[in-house]
Amino acid sequence: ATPEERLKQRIVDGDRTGLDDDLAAALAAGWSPLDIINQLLLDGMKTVGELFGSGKMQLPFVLQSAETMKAAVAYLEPRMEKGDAQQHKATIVLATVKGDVHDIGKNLVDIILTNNGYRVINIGIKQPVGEIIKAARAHNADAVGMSGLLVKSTVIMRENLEEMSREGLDLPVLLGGAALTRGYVEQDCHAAYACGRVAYARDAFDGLTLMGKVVE
Ligand code: B1M
Repeated sequence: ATPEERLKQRIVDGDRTGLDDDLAAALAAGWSPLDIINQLLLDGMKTVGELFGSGKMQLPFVLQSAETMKAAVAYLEPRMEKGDAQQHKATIVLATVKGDVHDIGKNLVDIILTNNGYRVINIGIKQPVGEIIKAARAHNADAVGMSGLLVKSTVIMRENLEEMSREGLDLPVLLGGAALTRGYVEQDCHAAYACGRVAYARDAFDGLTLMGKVVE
C-alpha cells in the first residue's frame, strides 16, 4: 500500500506505529498538511463513524482511532503554513458543549483559525454555558463558537443561545458539529438571536469564512 492508503487505514485501525513515517512520506510526496487531514485522515474517521454506527466497531477501538487522529494532527500542525499573526484579527471563545466529549473537530477549528490570525480561547470539552459566557467576558471575545457531535448537544446549543441572550451576551455565534444541520441552526433565528448572528459552520473552513464576516 502507498503511504496515503496506509494513513487512512491507520485511522481506521487506530495504529500509531510508524505513523510519523507515513505522514513524512505523504508530505515529501507533495501533500499539504491540511490536504492530508481533509482528504486522507478524515476519510478514515468517516469510516470509523460508519463502522461504529452499524455496530461493527466497539467504543475502545473508536477511541484508538481518535487518539491516532490526534497524534497525526499534532505532527502536522507545526508543519502548516501560518498566516502573519502580528496582530489578531478577532478573538473567539471555542468550546464543546456540556455533556459532550468530542473535540477533534473543535480542535481543527482552533488550528485553522489560529493559523489565520485569530486569537482562539479554547476552553475544552463538556463546558456548561456559564463557563462559555464567563470566558467570553474575561477575554473580551468578538465571537463564540460551540461544537457538539451528539444529537443531545444540538438541544443544549439551543438552550445555551437562550441563556446567552438572557445574560445579555449578544455576540455572533458559530455552531458546528456532525449532528447539526443548517436548517436546525437557522430555525434558531428567534428574537434575541436574530438571524445572521447565529451561523452554521459545515466544516472548519466554513468557520474561517464566517469569522471573516465577523471582522468585516
Ligand atoms: Co462518538 N459518537 N461517542 N466518540 N464518535 C459519534 C458522534 C456518533 C455519530 C457515532 C455513531 O453512532 N455513528 C455517535 C452520536 C450519535 C448521536 O448522538 N445520535 C457517537 C456516540 C453515540 C458516542 C458515545 C455516546 C458512545 C458511548 O459512550 N456509548 C460517546 C459519547 C461521550 C460523550 O460525548 N458524552 C462517544 C465517545 C466517543 C470517543 C470518546 C470514543 C471518540 C471521541 C474522541 C474525541 O473527540 N476526543 C468518538 C468518536 C471519534 C466519534 C466519531 C466516530 C468521529 C468524530 C470525529 O472526531 N470526527 C463520530 C462519528 C461521526 O461523527 N460521524 C462519533 C472527525 C471530526 C473532524 O469531525 O467533529 O464533525 P467533526 O468536525 C467537523 C465538522 O463537524 C466541523 O468541522 C470539522 C471538520 O472540519 N465542526 C465545526 C465541528 N465543530 C465545529 C465548530 C465550529 C465550526 C465547525 O465552530 C464553532
